[in-house]
Amino acid sequence: KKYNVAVVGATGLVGREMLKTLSQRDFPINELKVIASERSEGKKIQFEDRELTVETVKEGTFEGIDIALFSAGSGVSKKIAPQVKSAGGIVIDNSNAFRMDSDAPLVVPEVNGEDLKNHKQIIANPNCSTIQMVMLLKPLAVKYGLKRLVINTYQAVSGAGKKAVDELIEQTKSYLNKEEIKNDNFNHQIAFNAIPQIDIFLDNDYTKEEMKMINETHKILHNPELPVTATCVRIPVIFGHGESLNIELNSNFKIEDIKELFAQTENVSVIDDPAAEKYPLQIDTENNDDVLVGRIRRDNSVESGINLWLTANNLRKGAALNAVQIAEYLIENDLV
Ligand code: 11C
Repeated sequence: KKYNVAVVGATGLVGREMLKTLSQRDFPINELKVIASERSEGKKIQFEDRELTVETVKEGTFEGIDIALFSAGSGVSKKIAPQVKSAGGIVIDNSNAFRMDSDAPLVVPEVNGEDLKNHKQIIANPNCSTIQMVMLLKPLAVKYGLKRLVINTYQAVSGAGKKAVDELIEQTKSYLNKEEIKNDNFNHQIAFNAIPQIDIFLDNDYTKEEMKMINETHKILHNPELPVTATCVRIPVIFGHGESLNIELNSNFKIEDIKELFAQTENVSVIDDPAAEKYPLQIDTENNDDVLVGRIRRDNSVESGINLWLTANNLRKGAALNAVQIAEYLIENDLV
């Protein structure tokens, strides 16, 4: 069977990656609609041998659509996703709009795919930095139990969209040419700098990105009481988010067993050879869809703790690929 698919936000960084992923994974597509804002209306997008024309949302746009992948910001999702639902289709939404709704499953297929069984046509794709992290937390939770988690992130500018990528490149050129540095997307200079703020500050002085990581982790792991804290930092890298995790476990472990556990985990690769100075890098994620983990070592300051470092491609596993995997899970399990 083939499905009628729409990509909403098709001209953005994630939207384009969604189209690429659908093609690479031979997704069973019948009709494909590419939807964006008025600015892009009429533009042509090549998808395999089809030349698609970018449309805006109009009356009847979603009639007959089985699955709509959304990556156009939470405002658009809140406004448009209900239209897909009432036309009988399923929304897989990459924004923050529905993630904490009790009706919307928040899913990383390898971690909690079974949550899709109760979907009510609107499914949320988690935040990129959360997705890559829970891929490692799940096997630890199953085997040892989680006691506490401390997260520090080192996030790529592409998480903030194409304009943010352009800004890093422009600022880098300006810096090297000793010209004036302009910030539009970031509040501070990002070239040759690190900014300990991703998204806006909330009343508790955490940023929205930090609270997303905490709240989404609770929901995906079905463990709302897990003590989690986070500091999220933007660094001048284009693609790939890095994270340092300090994880306390509920039971004792051998560090070799943890490395083996990750080596056995689907879509995770261990790169961990201190003697050879090998560990995951952000640049390694450009052509690798796995979550890469290394620097796995005991935290000797607590009873049962580990430290590790992970990287993953924020636009692929962190966004487009995870969304397409959700769609594949729905098809494989007769949930469309
Ligand atoms: C960033 N993690 O790197 C953000 C981007 O809620 O899906 C993803 C925002 C989201 O800026």
